[in-house]
Amino acid sequence: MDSDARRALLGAPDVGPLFRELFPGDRLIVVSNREPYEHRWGQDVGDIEVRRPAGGLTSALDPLMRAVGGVWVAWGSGEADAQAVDDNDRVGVPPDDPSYTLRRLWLDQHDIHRYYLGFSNQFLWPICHLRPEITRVRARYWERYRRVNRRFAEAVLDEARGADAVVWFQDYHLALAPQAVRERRPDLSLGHFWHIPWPPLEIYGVTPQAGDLIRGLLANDLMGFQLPSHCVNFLHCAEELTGATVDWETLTAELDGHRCQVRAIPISIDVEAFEQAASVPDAEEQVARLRERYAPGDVKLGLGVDRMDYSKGLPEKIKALDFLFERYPEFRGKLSVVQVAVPSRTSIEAYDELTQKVERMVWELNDRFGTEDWRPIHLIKQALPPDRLAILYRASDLCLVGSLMDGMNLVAKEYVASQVDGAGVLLLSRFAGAAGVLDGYIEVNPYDPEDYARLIRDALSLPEEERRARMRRLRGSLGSIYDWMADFFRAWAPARRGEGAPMIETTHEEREGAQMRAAVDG
Ligand code: GDG
Repeated sequence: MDSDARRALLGAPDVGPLFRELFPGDRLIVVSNREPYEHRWGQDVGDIEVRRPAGGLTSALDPLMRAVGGVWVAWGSGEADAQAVDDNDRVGVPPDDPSYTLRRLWLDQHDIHRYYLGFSNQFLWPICHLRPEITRVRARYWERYRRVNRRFAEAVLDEARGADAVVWFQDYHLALAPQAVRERRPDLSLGHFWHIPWPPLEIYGVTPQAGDLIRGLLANDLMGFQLPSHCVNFLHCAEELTGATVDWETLTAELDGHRCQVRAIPISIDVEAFEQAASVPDAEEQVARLRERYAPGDVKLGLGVDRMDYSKGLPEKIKALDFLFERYPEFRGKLSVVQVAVPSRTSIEAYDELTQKVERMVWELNDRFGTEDWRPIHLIKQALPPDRLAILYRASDLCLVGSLMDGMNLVAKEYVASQVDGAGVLLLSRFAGAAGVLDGYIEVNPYDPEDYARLIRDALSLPEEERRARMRRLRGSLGSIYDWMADFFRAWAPARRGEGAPMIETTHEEREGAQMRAAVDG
């Protein structure tokens, strides 16, 4: 049995029956930009192979779909995708034993350039990561974003025809689709999870289409964010920019007679899958080989795993390492850092510049401090297979997560889940959402490289007992992706049953945020 099939049997069945219980008779339609399976041309002419695109979200939702069935609507991005579908652009997946339908829609070059690389990734991504100065505003990006969102909505309406359905949208590529669906099918229940931060009004307010995007999202019955602060920011923007009526006690926003519940539901990972991958029968030999290669003898192994993205704080991390080796020369030859940084969104200038900058900084640092037998930083720009990644997490003495801004950061959680020996240390930026939910990490401020360096030094010097105690706390605070799904469904179901906005238990932070808002309003 492959690990996905095992996962489908382990975690998802609990969520499968829960979904059936909460949404009896409803079809589940998941909508995301990225698809869970891609068809590509194989070695031999005419051969088609199936690939699972790397990505935490698609691999996490796949077991749910396998357990529940239903339809997943996504962009068909694989080169042989069009050959694999039927006349209605549908294909059963997983390919060996289909249990749900993948409904593909097609993007042409203009769509990819303007909707995906343009509005989604050169406007929404930077604005939500508090970087308004690098946004690129173009009317044609917005126009195409609207058009592609309408096409996603049409595919959803098609799949929901004649059925009761609940539609679960994922992320910032699809802010307008919920409203387009709601206008035609007010009876459907719509939920949305926003994976990245929602910025404060002062920053979001620069968006030329600020009100339109929020109106698109308020068509949902449930709008989920990673953190209470994102909920507060969103509601504040909704109140100011659309005139929605916000109830700060229940965290709901009402616009044109429709009420949207807003909730912080922090995402997690498939903990068991990482534990298992880090504990395969020959794991210890694999760990030993990795350590021999990157950190032989008494050298400590540090690890970073980030998409090559300016929100992840890579130059800041390298600068901190520079300070470490400069200020504390006793660590020269005693720490090697493997930094996995797979290039992404490469046709966007800011990403290309970042890649060059990171390569240059790593080269300079290695040149300055490295010796014949010791390289301070190993930069790996190729994606590692998931099983290999779990072994690398297990092998590392410390993990450096230094995001400048991050919705959650799954890497921090994957490291903790894979630390089955229980002695590694997590250095985590206070600006990653994970810092709001995990316990036992060492908090770093990536904007302060000297202090960052001092904290790396301290982490390297922690006695084993304290490292183990911290890792126990970290592992104790780690929820599973299935809890996340269950929490989302439980928050969503009352709206589906027509009970209006449920009075939910708000967390301490949510209450604090609401009070803060009330205080601001006097
Ligand atoms: C967005 C939000 C939020 C990376 N390199 C390899 C590899 N990865 C995988 C990691 C992890 C994923 O990519 C990265 O997830 P993050 O959460 O760190 O960051 P984003 O991609 O920015 O994700 C983020 C997330 O959505 C979920 O809501 O946490 O805040 O920005 O899973 O393992 N995987 C493999 N090889 C690699 O080389 N196999």
